[in-house]
Amino acid sequence: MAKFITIEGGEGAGKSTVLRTIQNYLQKKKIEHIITREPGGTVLAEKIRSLLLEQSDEVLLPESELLLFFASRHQHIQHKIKPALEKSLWVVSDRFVDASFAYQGAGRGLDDKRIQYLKEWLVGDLRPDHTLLLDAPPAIGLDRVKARGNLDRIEVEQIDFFNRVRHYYLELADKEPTRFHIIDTRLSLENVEENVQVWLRRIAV
Ligand code: T5A
Repeated sequence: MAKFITIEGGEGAGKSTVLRTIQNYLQKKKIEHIITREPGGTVLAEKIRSLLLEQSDEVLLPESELLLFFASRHQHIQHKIKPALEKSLWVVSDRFVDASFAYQGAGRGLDDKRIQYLKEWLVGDLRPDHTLLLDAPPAIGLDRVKARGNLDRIEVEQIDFFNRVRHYYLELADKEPTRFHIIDTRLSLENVEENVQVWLRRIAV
């Protein structure tokens, strides 16, 4: 049966690297799938992504930010995720709705009830079967992102913001142990890759 898998974590947690490992594994096993991302995943959702990530002189207010993430997500779900799952393709998404609770809820301090309302309205009962949480202290991830080049609008936030995001993800993983699997990305890329392979062998039965 097709599975819906999401990858979550802080900045520079190593999602791109892990996504490549997952893609190689699924290709080797001849499991038909799509790899996608949030914000983004469709033409219009990618345009919303640019609005969300580019730096601007005008402050993007937390409420507007939240609504833009959900606008992008709604396009993504209706035009890409659901059609793929209906065709029995596995869907692997770089981030999904947990990120709104982590970043806009815990990070920005928006009321969880408002996020929950948008989730119930626009996401409905679509729920990832498995979520891989890539975890590392924010200072490590941010150093990696800085070494990579220019920072986006969210990456320039203060370390406290990212500590709240990380804490939220870890608490959520603790509450939903059957959905979440945590991988420590302080380890070398080779070790992270090995741990992802072990997890994949367990879920891809
Ligand atoms: N967001 C998203 C919200 O606020 N709300 C939402 O609802 C949603 C959906 C998305 C931003 O939007 C926010 C979260 C984000 O801030 P993005 O570009 O997708 O923007 O940002 P990230 O998700 O943070 O992705 P990044 O590209 O910044 O990080 P990755 O993909 O996690 O990291 P990656 O793989 O590119 O690695 C970064 C560097 O570190 C090295 C890599 O080689 C690379 O150079 N690296 C390691 N080096 C040593 N050891 C390891 N284990 C390493 N792992 C990676």
